[in-house]
Amino acid sequence: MLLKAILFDLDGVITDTAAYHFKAWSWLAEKYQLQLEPDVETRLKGISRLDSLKIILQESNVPVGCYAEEKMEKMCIEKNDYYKKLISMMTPQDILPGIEPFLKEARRADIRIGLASASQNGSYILDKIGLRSCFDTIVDPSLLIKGKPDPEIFIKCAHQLGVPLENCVGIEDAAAGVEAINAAGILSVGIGSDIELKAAQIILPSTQQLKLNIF
Ligand code: B16
Ligand code: MG
Repeated sequence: MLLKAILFDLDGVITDTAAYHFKAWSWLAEKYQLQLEPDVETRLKGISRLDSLKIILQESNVPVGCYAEEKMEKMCIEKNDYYKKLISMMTPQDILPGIEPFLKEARRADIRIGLASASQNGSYILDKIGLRSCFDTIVDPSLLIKGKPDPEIFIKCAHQLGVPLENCVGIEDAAAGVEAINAAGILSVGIGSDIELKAAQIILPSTQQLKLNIF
């Protein structure tokens, strides 16, 4: 393929915010006396804030419709306020191994770089870890109609970069994200377990293996 753009997921690919997300959800669950088992953490990866809350409510056997939209929105704001305090401590040391050299290699090869993260804190996190200037574009997830596994976010990212889908690669750590990349018709790279990410066209055990010559 002729590679012209790389579309990155954030959490689990550029940096690991999953533990902070889960800590914040656990705090909220305790506050509202909801049940939150550790195995739910994986299911929240790549899933929007509101959809994550809906999964947690479902897991706690809260009947659908029991919580009004306004109440769920308030809970999402509370979770995010707590989460923002946790991520305010992030530094460039939180960049996952191999990401900085890979971004430099891509830049030298004149490849465009985009962020396709479900997180509304993406820009803030890139600033905190010192990578904001490496990105040519960031998709605003609040403007999307559907979240991952819908392909919208990756299609939008490629459009914002002005690169055809067939010249893009998408990198993800979550099953919902890999599904979204595949549905967009973009070459998918999964970072992590080959059982969880079996739908990915290329699977790498960690970000350390990211090199341009694998495409
Ligand atoms: P926020 P990604 C996702 O990031 C996280 O994996 C997911 O757990 C989180 O709920 C979602 O962002 C929304 O994040 O609450 O910061 O808007 O993997 O798409 O980079
Ligand atoms: Mg992710």
